[in-house]
Amino acid sequence: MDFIHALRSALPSSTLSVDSEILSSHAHDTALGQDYLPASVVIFPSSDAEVTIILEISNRFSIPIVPRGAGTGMTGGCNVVGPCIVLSFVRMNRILEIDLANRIAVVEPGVITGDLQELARSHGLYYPPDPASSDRCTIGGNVAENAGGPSAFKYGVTRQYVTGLSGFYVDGTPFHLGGKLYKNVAGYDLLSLMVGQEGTLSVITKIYLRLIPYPRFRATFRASFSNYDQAIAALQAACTSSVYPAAAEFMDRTCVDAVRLHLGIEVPDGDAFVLFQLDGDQSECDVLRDVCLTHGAHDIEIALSDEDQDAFWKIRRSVSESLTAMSIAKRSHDIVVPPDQIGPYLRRAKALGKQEGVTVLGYGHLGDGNIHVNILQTGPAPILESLTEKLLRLAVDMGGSITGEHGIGLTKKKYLNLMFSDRDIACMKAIKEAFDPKGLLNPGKIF
Ligand code: 2HG
Ligand code: ZN
Repeated sequence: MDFIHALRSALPSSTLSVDSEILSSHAHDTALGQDYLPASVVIFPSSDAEVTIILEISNRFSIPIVPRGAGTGMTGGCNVVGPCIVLSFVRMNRILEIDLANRIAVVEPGVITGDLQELARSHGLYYPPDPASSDRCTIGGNVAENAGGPSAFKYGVTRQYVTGLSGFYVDGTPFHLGGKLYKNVAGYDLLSLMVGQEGTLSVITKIYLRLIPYPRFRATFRASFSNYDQAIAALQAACTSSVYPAAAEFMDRTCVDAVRLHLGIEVPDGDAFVLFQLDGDQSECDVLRDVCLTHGAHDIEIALSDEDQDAFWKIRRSVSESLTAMSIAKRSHDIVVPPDQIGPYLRRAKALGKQEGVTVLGYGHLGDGNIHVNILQTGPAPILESLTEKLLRLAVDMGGSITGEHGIGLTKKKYLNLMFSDRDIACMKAIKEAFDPKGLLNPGKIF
């Protein structure tokens, strides 16, 4: 193919791969049941100069680009849908600066989120966004998807931490938006638009991130309740007693049993578990414990050391892979409802699953109403796409959203109209057209 020949002539050979295993392993993310084609070529640039060359060749041959990080996404956001150049940022993985005076990190897109968190912590600073895959996902991918995680409840999602971005428009023109800035309200907010764009508007090569002081005290509570309505009431009571947990995560018996079977580790007894992470002080711990007890919690365990807290979190962070391992087929959708609707949503969602002979369960982010509603096939009845539609529609009907942190990608694009009017979608398409008139950036995603 001519464009591969042009890439070979313009770039060092170590930058480019057409190995069939690489082409297929770099053609998708972790979305289940989503088709993809092998990439035509995968490029691993290590500098802006190489990215510029790739964009020039993409334009010259009208060949699309699919930018990607570690591929831990969950909606097919970096899946290949036709001939294209896959642009993997894993080699652009330098933490360029931790600016202590301004409390800003400047990083390349391929930096692993957990590595930045660790380095920030060694300086007494904290980068809060913490997707379950933080030990392997990249900051670039987090920016593309506007990733969240448990700490989003108190601290917000990736967008709240991005103070600046540099990179290139699709025709190779460089852009620089924001910087080491805590306040910036000039013009339309292009910087925010670039976060959560799913690789469809521009190519990002440098990211400025706000860091905050690392909490002086941290404790993780594991409380079991008889149902989530009790847990939600406890959380509400804590917040009105001036104790605002950093995270409030929920999972049920099926989730913890799946982790026990998958990882072979011990898990607690009980039916409805909540992990509260508290970034505060010892006195807040006492308030939270009392509030949980008043609202029906039994078996409250409190971990204070990093090691004990990590053991609690390990179970929660392993739920997704463990449910995949225990089922014949699985679909997971990260819907959002107002937090007080979690209990009612789950009851109605489970009833819908029962009608179709599959298991529906939910776990995830109690504090912000972001439920990972899972459909599991454990018997002969298959998972029908129509059930996905019913579960997403139910969330929207209850005042919610079809995604809280995983994005639209391929898996949700046919449901965009559950949330947006034709006019809304026309505005979004006009934005895409303004940034990428030839449709070269991550084709087939979002719309
Ligand atoms: C989590 O919170 C992740 O564990 C993954 O966002 C959830 O598999 C999923 O849908
Ligand atoms: Zn999640």
